[in-house]
Amino acid sequence: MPKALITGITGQDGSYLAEALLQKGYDVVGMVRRSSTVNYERIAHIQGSIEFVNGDLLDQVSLIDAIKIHEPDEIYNLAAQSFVQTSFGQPVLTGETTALSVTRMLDAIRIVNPQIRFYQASSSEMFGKVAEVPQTESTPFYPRSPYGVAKVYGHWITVNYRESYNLHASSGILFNHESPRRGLEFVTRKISYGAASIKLGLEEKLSLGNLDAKRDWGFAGDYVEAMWKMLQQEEPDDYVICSGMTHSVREFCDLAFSHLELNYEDHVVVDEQFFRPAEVDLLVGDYGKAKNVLSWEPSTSFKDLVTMMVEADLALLEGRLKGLA
Ligand code: NAP
Ligand code: F7E
Repeated sequence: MPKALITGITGQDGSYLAEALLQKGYDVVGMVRRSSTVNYERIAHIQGSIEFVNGDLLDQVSLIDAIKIHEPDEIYNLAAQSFVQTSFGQPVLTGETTALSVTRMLDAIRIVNPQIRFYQASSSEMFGKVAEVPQTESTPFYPRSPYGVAKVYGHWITVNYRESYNLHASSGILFNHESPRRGLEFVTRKISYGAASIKLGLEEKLSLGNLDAKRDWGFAGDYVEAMWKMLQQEEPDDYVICSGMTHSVREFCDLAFSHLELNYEDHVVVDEQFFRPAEVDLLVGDYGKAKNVLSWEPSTSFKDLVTMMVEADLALLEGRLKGLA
């Protein structure tokens, strides 16, 4: 059985990837960092099938030990400080975690077993102030946040170790992908959760920032399949993974509230605190290379994604209310 080590297994993508790899017959090892409370909510349903190893991206020895002890065939590096807004307030932590830690992991692989196949979670935030539309693997980077800058470093060090040490290291340039397991601070989940709360009379208003920002949103469950496919190729490479469609935050609000027979204009208020010092106005990718080489295509439409998230949050909140009754 192949064995995969996933960093960031407690996060959104880690949970979907672990599910997918277990279904493919993998032994899955999840790296978790110490915290004062256990935060396995997203993987509670598969917890018994996963082996856990303690480690932190900030600690080189813990990465080396995790690889030595568990001897994975593949490593998926999904852990990061992943929230753009936080990266403005904590730029150095973001740089340590999201940028330099990629080198720590690559060095751990190089030292312990350079045959291990490596996946790096790169991001469409690297395109930032976009140089062309749509964005492809050859579009120049122009990041607009400390997070985006850190991801550019992570991306290039992956390319560099591939070229310098012949590692099977691939980088997935993933555009925004969402799900009912998305963190509550990201705009899609904030909207689906907020709209469901308003529908149930728990809240009246939802405060948001820039409603005109446009993103290429897809479903996380579709995107983790592309990560796996990259590591099954004979040659490592970089791939854009996206839906190829773009929608504004306003459109997301409109669909989410309409699904609950509400008008977003009656509830959404714009609050300056959610604006960013520098914004990424428009992202839309071209997944042509992934389609040709990996035979990968997204299978969830924007409308289906919004509906899935709103329905899930409605059910979640209704369940909580029943529990209280
Ligand atoms: P997420 O839900 O925020 O999960 C982040 C994960 O990283 C969590 O498991 C977190 O652990 C872990 N982590 C953070 N700091 C760590 C550290 N110092 N040591 C070890 N683990 C640490 O992120 P996601 O949405 O699943 O995204 C997965 C990856 O893809 C990230 O690298 C993100 O930057 C990248 N990405 C995401 C998107 C997207 O739209 N979702 C798009 C492009 C790229 P705790 O649970 O302990 O906090
Ligand atoms: O913001 C606008 C905000 O925080 C999307 C991460 O997974 O995807 C994600 O980064 C847009 C931005 O995601 C609010 O200004 C308006 O233009 O959901 P987000 P993000 O910054 O695109 C990329 C690909 C990653 O790699 C990252 O890890 O929505 N927006 N009002 C808001 N955003 C938030 N969070 N909250 C608001 O109230």
